[in-house]
Amino acid sequence: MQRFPAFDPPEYVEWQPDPALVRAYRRTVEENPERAALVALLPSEAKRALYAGLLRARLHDVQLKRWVRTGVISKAWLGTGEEATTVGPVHALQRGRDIVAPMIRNAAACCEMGMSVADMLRAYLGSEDSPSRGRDLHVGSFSHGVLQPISHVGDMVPVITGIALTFKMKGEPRVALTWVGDGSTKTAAAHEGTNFAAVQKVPAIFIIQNNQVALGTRLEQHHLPGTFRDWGASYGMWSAQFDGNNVLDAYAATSLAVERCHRGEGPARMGGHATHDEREARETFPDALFKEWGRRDPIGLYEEYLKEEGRSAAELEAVEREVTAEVERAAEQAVQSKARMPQGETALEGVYAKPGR
Ligand SMILES: Cc1ncc(C[n+]2csc(CCOP(=O)(O)OP(=O)(O)O)c2C)c(N)n1
Ligand SMILES: [Mg+2]
Repeated sequence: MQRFPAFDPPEYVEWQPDPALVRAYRRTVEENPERAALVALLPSEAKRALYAGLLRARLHDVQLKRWVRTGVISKAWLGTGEEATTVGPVHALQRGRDIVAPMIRNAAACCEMGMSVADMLRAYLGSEDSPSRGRDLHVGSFSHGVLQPISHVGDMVPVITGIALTFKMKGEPRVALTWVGDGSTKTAAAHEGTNFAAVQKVPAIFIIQNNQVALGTRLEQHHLPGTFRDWGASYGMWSAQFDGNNVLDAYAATSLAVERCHRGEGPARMGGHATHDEREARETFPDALFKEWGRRDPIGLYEEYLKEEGRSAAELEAVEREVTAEVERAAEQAVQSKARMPQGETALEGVYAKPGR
C-alpha cells in the first residue's frame, strides 16, 4: 500500500518484505490443520474483504493523524500495526447476528460490522449527527451489533458475558466478542467477567490483545508469567493463541472459537500478539523492538501472501483505490458535520430507557 512518511510509524515508511517473515507468515497459516482448512475454504472475495478491512483500518488512523496535525482535533486513539487482531476476528463473525465490544484499539471492528467511516470520524468531532450524538468519543451502534465501550478498561468483559448469557438462556445461536488489552486483564471486572463466563459456559470470545504495554507500563512490569498461554486454563476455559500480525490466523482461530460456541463449548479465550505505536510505547521500549515488529507490518505481509496466491499488483491497487476513496469521502462528509454541534441540553436526552421498554 501507499506509505505516508508524515503519518506512518517510521518502520512502515520504507517497508520492504523480509523473505523469512513472508515464509513464516504462510507457515503460520498452514501449520495448524484446522485453521489451514478454514483458510483454504475462504472464497477469493473474502480474502479481498480482509485486505480492504486492513486498509480501511490503517487509512482511518492516517486520516485521524492528519486531523490532529492540522488542528481539526487534538487527539486520536489508534490501532496502527494492530489491525489484523481486530479485522480477522470480526470477519469470523456474522453481521446482524453477533455482538462485539471493541476497545479503543479496535475501532476497525465498527467498520467491519458495517458502521460507516464517516460516522467513526464524526465521533471524534462530537457532532450532533455522530453515533453518540456528541456525548462520547467511544463509538458503538446497537443496530450494527457494536456495543459502545465505556472508558474503564476491562469493564466490557462482564458486559459481554452478560450478553452471551442472554444468548444462551434464549437458545440463540449467537456469540459475543470483546478484546482485552494485556494491561486490562489485571482489572477486577475482567477477572470476574471471565470467571463467570467460564462457569456459565456462555458463547463469549475474549481476545487478549497483548501489545506488551499498558500506557507506559511494560508487560513484564505487570504480568510475571510473561505470556498469556496459561491464562484461559486458569479459568478452566478453552484457549488458543494466534499471531496478531496475521489476519488469516486471527480469522481462522476466531472461526474455530465461534464453532465451539455454537456447539455449546464456549467461552473461548484467545491471545493475539501485536505491536503498539504510540508515544508512551516509544518512550518505554528500545528502538530495536519497533524495528523487529515493524518488519511484521500486518498489511505488508498480507499483501505478500496475496501476491504469492497469484493476485496481481493491479488488483490490490484497485482495492486500495476503492478504500482510499471511501475514507476520503468519509472525511469530507464528516467535516461538514462540524456545523452541526449538539445543544448542551441534549446531553440529558436518551439517557434512560423510556418506561415500559
Ligand atoms: C479501569 C481503568 N483504569 C485505568 C484507565 C486508564 N487507561 C486507559 S488505557 C490504559 C492502558 C490499557 O492498557 P492495555 O489494556 O494493555 O490496552 P492498550 O492500550 O495497550 O491497547 C489505562 C491504564 C482506564 N481507562 N480504566
Ligand atoms: Mg496493551
